Amino acid sequence: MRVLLVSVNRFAEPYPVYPLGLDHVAHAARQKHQVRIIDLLGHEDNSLLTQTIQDFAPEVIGLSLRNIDNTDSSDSMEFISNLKQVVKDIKKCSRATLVLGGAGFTLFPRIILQEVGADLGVVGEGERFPDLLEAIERGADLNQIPGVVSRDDSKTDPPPPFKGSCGRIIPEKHRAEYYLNRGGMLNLQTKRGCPFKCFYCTYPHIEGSRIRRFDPDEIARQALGLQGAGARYLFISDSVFNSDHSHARQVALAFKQAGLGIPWGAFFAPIAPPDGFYETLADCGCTHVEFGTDTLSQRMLKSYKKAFTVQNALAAHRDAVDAGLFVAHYFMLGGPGENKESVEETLDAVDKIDKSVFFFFCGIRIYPNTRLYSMALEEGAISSTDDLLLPVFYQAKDISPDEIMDMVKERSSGRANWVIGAGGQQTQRILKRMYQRGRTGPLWEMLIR
Ligand code: B12
Repeated sequence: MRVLLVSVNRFAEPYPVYPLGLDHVAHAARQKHQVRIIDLLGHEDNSLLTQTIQDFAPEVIGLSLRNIDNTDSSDSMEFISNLKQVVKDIKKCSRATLVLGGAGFTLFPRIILQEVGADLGVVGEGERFPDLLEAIERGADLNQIPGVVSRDDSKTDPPPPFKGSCGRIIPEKHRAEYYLNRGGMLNLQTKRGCPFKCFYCTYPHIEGSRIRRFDPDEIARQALGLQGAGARYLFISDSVFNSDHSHARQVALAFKQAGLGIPWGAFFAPIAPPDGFYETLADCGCTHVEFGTDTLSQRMLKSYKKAFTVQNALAAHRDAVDAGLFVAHYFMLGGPGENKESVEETLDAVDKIDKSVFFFFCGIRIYPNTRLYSMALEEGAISSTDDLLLPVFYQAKDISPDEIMDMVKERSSGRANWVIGAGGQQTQRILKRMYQRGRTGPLWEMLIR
């Protein structure tokens, strides 16, 4: 069959993120089908899409929905209207079967299918897409395929995790170019699944909670391939890179052994690392460590069900900084139990942390299939009929988001390494200019003091 895969994401903050997932789906589908991919990032209208449909006449069109919104309560944006318009424009020129997939889609499958009027969806990992294509070709019962949803069926849970390997994914040159000219970053995965139980988080629902590790040598070959394709920086897009320290270390060593020459970074949990962990990573080319710290109040860490203590977080920070790595901490204030004292406690601790950038977000987005969802329901903050597609942020009872942000702003007293949200329009303009001048990577290290 002729299959067109489309990345519908047009959001480029904090920087343009290469649509890696779609390459995985294409890799799986290419064994038996003719596949083309287009990426709408950087295109203001859908003319590339409609032109490609006219030339290629696809029988199935797969749309990848990564982002539903920007999850920033201080400057909220939604992206479902963009998807709606894409579907509308496709329907004007094609009768292809429309299939949705992607991390964003997986969070609200039925609601999104209904909202935008697509035919089918694949919840969770897209490596099952070929099973769906085969069933469409044979006219078989589509509802029998794990993870496939249609507008009128009620099953929405992701299927059991896919067990295959990640395959060798090298982006097509003309599609990679957009990203290479704007920061030079490409991405790869070293494992799937998140074993942590943070009470607000969607990752275990999207990827499963059991870790599935890819072979370090295979990943290193993949990394070399991306370097060969022109990447000047690699972001490891695992939910949490150090959820298995031993595997993370093996991956880093495999990069070094393979002769990878470009810097790389990842998300980390500030859990207690084994001795020498961050030194090894630095020695193998890692440059950026992004800690999902959330809070430095011990009581709030407990409330969020984080897997570390304040002491662990400070020790992980020290180890990473001593290893010569650039370190950022992401905070998510305003969850259940937050009050003036716990915010003070976090800010006191932040004040004592050196050589880092701090990103402060306030209010936690409520997603279905999380413990925060059940809590918000019990507290009457949401009702079971709210679809939550437009973001709803949990509000702490004892302190308002404005009060929290005022406290952060007052304490930061203009320090450039204390950033509210993702930094707003001004940060985006500066980043854009830097990328135009050929700078590479996430660049938040320039704010470190
Ligand atoms: C890594 C990551 C980042 C990194 C990306 C770095 C990089 N250079 O790659 C950074 C920090 C930059 C980032 C930023 C943002 N992110 Co982010 N990110 C992730 C994360 C952890 C992994 C994404 C990933 O690459 N996965 C690996 C690839 C291989 O998987 P995949 O793309 O999901 O594709 C698979 C399936 O989804 C499916 N699939 C994909 N497309 C299709 C299409 C079809 C047709 C089919 C059948 C299947 C299918 O098959 C693929 C293979 O199995 C996810 C959470 C998660 N665990 O998924 C959040 C996530 C995608 N991000 C999210 C958000 C909101 C954002 C931001 C908007 C803001 C923010 N607060 O961080 C920005 C937007 C960036 C942008 N410009 O688009 C949300 C999106 C949901 C929502 N509310 O909109 C997620 C789901 C986290 C969450 N809150 O639940 N992110």
